[in-house]
Amino acid sequence: MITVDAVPYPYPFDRRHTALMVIDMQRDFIEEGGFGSMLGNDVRPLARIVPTVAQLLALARAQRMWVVHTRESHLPDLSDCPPAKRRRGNPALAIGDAGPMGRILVRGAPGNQILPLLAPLDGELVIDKPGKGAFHATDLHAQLQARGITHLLFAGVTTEVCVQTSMREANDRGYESLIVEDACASYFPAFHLATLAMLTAQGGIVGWKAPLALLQAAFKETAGESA
Ligand code: TIU
Repeated sequence: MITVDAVPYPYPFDRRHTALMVIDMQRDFIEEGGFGSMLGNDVRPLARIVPTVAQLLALARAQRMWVVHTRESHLPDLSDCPPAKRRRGNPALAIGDAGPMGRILVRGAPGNQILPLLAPLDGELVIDKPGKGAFHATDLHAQLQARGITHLLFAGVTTEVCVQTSMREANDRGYESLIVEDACASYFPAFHLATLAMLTAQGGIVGWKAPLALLQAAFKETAGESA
């Protein structure tokens, strides 16, 4: 067992039953000139976490934890996109329209790809999800169950939208989740902080939080004990 010195109290997990969930690290949300920046968002807080997510991925791979990547995406015919989602915000450019990096949030479009630095490796799961949550209208729960996964580590963007929704969905399905706080980001730094606080308040009502350094330290300590 590995124990992280997390908030609100220590988080124990067995790496064989733990998956790293990397949520929506796709070009359109993070790169300058993508859909996110075109909407007027400051993408710099998102771009800033890329090296941390890369380190977290390296740790998970070195520790042989299963890695799951998600993309927020829709079928080319948009049959999996509720009209309400497409209308929301009354946008000049909607989901499915031609954006700066191809059709917006459509599978296969250049902007829908995961950043090359964080690209999935063979054997890792990639979930294309039409919702904000990773469990909605996907086979994620069945895939995790088939692997005996009970614990989830969350990273990605944005903290208060797709990461939080996915962590709440996981909580209701019985998973024990920890959000890696410096491997997540929001276009709104205040929302990032508020989300971390609300997920872990009330004795960890949704789960735990810890920075990457404390996760790395937990693995080092365990390695030291068994040496
Ligand atoms: N991945 C994700 O969070 N999708 C969003 O649309 N997030 C926003 O913050 N807009």
